[in-house]
Amino acid sequence: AHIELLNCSITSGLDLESSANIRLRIGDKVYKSSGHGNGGFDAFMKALDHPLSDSKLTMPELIDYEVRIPPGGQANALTECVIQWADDAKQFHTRGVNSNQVFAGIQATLRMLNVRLHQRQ
Ligand code: ILE
Repeated sequence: AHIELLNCSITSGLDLESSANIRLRIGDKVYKSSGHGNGGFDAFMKALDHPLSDSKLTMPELIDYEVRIPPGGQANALTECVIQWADDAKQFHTRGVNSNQVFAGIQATLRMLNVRLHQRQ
């Protein structure tokens, strides 16, 4: 099975909760879901809750989250996000690249979920 984000809209405002509205395919099932959080990434993670539990997928613990751009980059640089995860005794990291820093984090999360899905079979 494979996980694919078909659509994702994130809205944020100063002193407002962020929200995420997603359409997600896991294997051959398509989910529509939404979530709220204190930032766009948090809202996205909340939106994953139902699709993941329905698919019997668990989320590892998020240990660290780093966002950076290449040296000499400017405001329009590509962002790289590296997320450190922990599951039982095991630690690992995944990375995501996107021009939008929240989507770089989302990309890294999807990569981690695909690794777990592929390990499951
Ligand atoms: N809470 C923030 C957000 O949702 C960060 C997530 C800390 C890693 O964007």
